[in-house]
Amino acid sequence: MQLKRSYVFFVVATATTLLFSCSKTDLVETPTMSFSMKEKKITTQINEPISISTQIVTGTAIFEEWYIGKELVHQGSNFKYSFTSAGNYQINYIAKNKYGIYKDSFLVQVDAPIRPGGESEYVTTLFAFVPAPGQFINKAPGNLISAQGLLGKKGMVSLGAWGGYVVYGFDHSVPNKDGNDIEVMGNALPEWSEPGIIYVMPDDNGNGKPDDTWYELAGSEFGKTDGTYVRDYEVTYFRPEAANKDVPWEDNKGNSGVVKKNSFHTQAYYPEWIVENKYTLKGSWLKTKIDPSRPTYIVSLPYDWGYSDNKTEASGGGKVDISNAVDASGNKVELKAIDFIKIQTGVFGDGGWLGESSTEVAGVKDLHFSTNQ
Ligand SMILES: [Ca+2]
Ligand SMILES: [Ca+2]
Ligand SMILES: [Ca+2]
Repeated sequence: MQLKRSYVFFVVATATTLLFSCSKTDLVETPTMSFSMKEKKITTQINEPISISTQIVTGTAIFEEWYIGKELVHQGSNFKYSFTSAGNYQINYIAKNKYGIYKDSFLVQVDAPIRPGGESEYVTTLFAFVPAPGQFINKAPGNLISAQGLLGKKGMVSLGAWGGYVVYGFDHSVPNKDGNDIEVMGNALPEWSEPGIIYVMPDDNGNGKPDDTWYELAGSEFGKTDGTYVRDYEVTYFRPEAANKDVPWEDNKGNSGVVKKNSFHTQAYYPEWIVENKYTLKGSWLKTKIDPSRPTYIVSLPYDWGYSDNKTEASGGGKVDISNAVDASGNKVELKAIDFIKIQTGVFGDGGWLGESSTEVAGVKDLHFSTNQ
């Protein structure tokens, strides 16, 4: 009996001593840090360095690491870093020694550089013209000269069948103000629309080139799962054996077909300046609204809003709002301004004797231009 009581006392006493000595050591030796930067949310521009230094509150022999996301970018107390591309980042900080670890983080919003002013309300630079095959391709309005014809003014360029696109730049950043910001003009008639999907891009790395991230501007059909709208669609077009033949295609859903030749347009439909014998176009797809039930009067009715060459200009077609931008996952993004625009034929329609549906672009302008000056 006596022996047992001593043993219990010994165990309790030892545990208490251990517990006490542990917490005492922790308080003194575990790292605790303070930062020169008090804000946990930082807003900056590209190439504008941010500096954060640390001071030890408790602990010795501390080893410090700084991460952008999961990538180790600095070791030590004085962190200095410039972001080269706009976006949202997280700086993760770790201080550790043999007694423990201290963690903290900062959120950084890096804004794309904004170019104010400008000389033209219209786009001024052509970066790419990659039409799909079509009845107007390789001649006006479906050649390179047609695409260049929209620089600084109105013009007319045809983008061919589904996926054909053109990329332009403005000589200034187009701001995202209240309501619509950009007008993409087309040649739609009240009963003949050929909707194109519009994408925008801020110059995140400030190099003047559209090598950043495209954001689709969601239109009225965006996100519908009833078969009117499909994301991540791809079509490969194949150069036909002879220039006067239909152009074969295959999509990434197991379908195939041809862009049909018609008797009104006898030239080659596969873009002659594309040297490869096949090429693949990628983007979002809209169901065609061509109604071929009356061959003498085929109609292609418009979608509600948010597309080019869809409804007439008089009815407000082609005016779009940068606030409708969505990222590759379909999530809404907030853009303050954009520098580049891409217009892509969204429908894969066969209008019978009228030929394939192809989005036409007749002008691309900044709706805020006069008020920006
Ligand atoms: Ca807007
Ligand atoms: Ca760029
Ligand atoms: Ca058209």
